[in-house]
Amino acid sequence: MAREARKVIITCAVTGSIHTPTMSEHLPLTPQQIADASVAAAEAGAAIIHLHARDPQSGFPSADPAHFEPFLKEIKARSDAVVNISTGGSSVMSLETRLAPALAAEPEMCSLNMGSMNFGTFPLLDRYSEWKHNWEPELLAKTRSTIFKNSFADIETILEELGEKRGAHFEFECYDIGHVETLAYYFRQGRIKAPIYVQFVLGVLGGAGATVENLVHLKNRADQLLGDAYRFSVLGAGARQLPIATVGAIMGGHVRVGLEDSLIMPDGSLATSNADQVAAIRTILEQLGLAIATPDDAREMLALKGREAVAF
Ligand code: KMH
Ligand code: ZN
Repeated sequence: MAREARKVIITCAVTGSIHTPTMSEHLPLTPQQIADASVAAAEAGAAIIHLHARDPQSGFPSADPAHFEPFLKEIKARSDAVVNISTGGSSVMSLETRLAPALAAEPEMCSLNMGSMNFGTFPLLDRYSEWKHNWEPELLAKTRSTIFKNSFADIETILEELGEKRGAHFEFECYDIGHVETLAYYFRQGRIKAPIYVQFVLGVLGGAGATVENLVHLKNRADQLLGDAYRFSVLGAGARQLPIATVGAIMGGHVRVGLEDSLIMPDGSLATSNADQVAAIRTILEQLGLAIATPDDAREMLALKGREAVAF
């Protein structure tokens, strides 16, 4: 009899705030595009959809709850995927702006970035000579001088307002080793409880690079500090998205893909959809003898509050 395969959660982050319309015509921007991309990603095997919004006219990253509402409702109507709303927004937004959509929607999950850092997307400026919108090069250039602020006070506000008061479970985004230490501090304080879901984010300029050695180091430290109270997922920004996610899965983790973090497929061609990236990692996982977690599997593994307990 065949053994029972370990279930791997695929998260798909469908649009984010890093990439801009010039970089890919496949980046979802309008509420309809974001809803369609999310539903297709879920049908391809994503259990969790990590969401940001865009201004529908310009594609500029938005945290306006009015830009989230239409696609949140549509995703819920058309799929049972777990909705995870970003509290990171974009590194140039204030905390108040960043939190507005999650406070309004009270989703099952939210991201929580575990430290302040440089978050440089300005190297992307060198890859394009013409832009669809003036805001694109301006926003990228700004990341040379801005800081993605996630102070201890900010982290505590998010734990209280979204976790303690609204029952959200967190995707704790850890870009470097100090972020794991901070997470463990709040675990020791009793502010964070098992099952802790850590997203190791590799390859952002300002954080740890997308190498196997960095991932092993992060996981070893998390093992020491969090023991069996945590589960981890891995995302690689840019070209290393699929290889580093694959390594994460082999190491016992879950995976995140999507156009938020990488616009391309492993051969370097532009991904024509989020679902293509989900299908690509799904094929690899299945070839490795791993099973794909359904949304309800993810709800059980992460002890989520359930899709009826949201405010959209
Ligand atoms: N795009 C990731 C590298 C968030 O939304 O809170 C970072 C991210 C942050 O997903
Ligand atoms: Zn995000």
